[in-house]
Amino acid sequence: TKEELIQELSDTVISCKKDAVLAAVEKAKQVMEPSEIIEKGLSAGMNQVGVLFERGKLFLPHVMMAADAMTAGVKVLEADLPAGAETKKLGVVVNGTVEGDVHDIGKSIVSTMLQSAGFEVHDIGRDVPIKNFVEKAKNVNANMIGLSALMTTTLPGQREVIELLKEEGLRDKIKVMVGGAPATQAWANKIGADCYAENASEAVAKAKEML
Ligand code: HCB
Repeated sequence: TKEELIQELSDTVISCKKDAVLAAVEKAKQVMEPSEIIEKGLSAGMNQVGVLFERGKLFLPHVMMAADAMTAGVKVLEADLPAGAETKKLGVVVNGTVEGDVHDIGKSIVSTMLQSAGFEVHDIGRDVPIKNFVEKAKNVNANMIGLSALMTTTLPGQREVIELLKEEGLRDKIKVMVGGAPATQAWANKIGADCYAENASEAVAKAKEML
């Protein structure tokens, strides 16, 4: 059943066996959409890895292997997502993970999903200096900047990008979306972001609403 497939996707990420993840993805592809496989299956497994890591039940090498396995699964699915270039451009987005933060799995999924939904996406990577977000947005004439932060210590970087946009007189022209585990709607309100997205589907829906 679909529930069993979702469970299998999640379990194989937790056990960090890349081959098993790929096999589970192949099976799931027959009955599920790529976005559903990523969000309900693979991401759920990765979140569970996070919980086990927090409780001291798993160690960092395991987390790294699980992340590798998950990334391999997402790569396979990317090929199946509709090519964004064929659709009408909905807007131009600069997306990246803020300075000091190397977590990029979720950010990359958001980039892929936005692209396949019809946005022109400039993914500028991880551990990105604050000023680079604003510079890139100027260069490509972006309508939106997406900011990922996975740690409480790097979360303030999202506010810094917004402050820099204000300083440069660009805040009215460029929307800002924030996301990542420690980000919340309350945080988005506090720093004056235009929106908070809990996952990649929500990121697509909210970007469509805003742009
Ligand atoms: Co990492 N790590 N980690 N880690 N890591 C976290 C984030 C902790 C919460 C785990 C913990 O201790 N509880 C923690 C941060 C604690 C804090 O807040 N202070 C932590 C730590 C401490 C660290 C290191 C410092 C560990 C160390 O070295 N001692 C180190 C960081 C180094 C650095 O950045 N300077 C580190 C390293 C790693 C890796 C390399 C092993 C690996 C990352 C691999 C990679 O990204 N290439 C890793 C991982 C995998 C995690 C956890 C387990 C999972 C993150 C993940 O990929 N989730 C994470 C635990 C957790 O998040 N609770 C843990 C799956 C994705 C799909 O979800 O939330 O990233 P997501 O993205 C979603 C969603 O948030 C939203 O959509 C995405 C798709 O649905 N979204 C956006 C995300 N960005 C968006 C942007 C938008 O505009 C819109 C929506």
